[in-house]
Amino acid sequence: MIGIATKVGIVAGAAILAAGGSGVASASVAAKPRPTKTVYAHQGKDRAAVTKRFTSSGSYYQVELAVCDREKDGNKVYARFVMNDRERAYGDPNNSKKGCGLQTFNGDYTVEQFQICEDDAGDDTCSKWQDVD
Ligand SMILES: [Ca+2]
Ligand SMILES: [Ca+2]
Repeated sequence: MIGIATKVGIVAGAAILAAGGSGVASASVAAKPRPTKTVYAHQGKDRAAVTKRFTSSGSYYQVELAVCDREKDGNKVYARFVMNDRERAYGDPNNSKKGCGLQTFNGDYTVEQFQICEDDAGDDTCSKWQDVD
């Protein structure tokens, strides 16, 4: 079940990235690209990110959670996101292969803070909690 859900997340994320790229390229002739804001947390090269997207009028409409395993060290990574006061954890489904685990939420979501962790020997190594304002 988790596998299917994360697979869908990756496909959706790729579509969003493609759309964002074309939006930037056509900015001079089309509507202004929607502003985004991304906050990162790092554990070594492994990275988690929270991207907030806004409508052109400034309304907040989508949050994307990304978990990126960027080290071929055999250790799985996961990130904890405290969103709307509830903690959620997500991983990178294909581990260190290209692409990140992506989850998107449309609507009124607020990420308070997050951290990325590496499932290494002993206690997992985690980044500091990163605030998202
Ligand atoms: Ca790692
Ligand atoms: Ca990956």
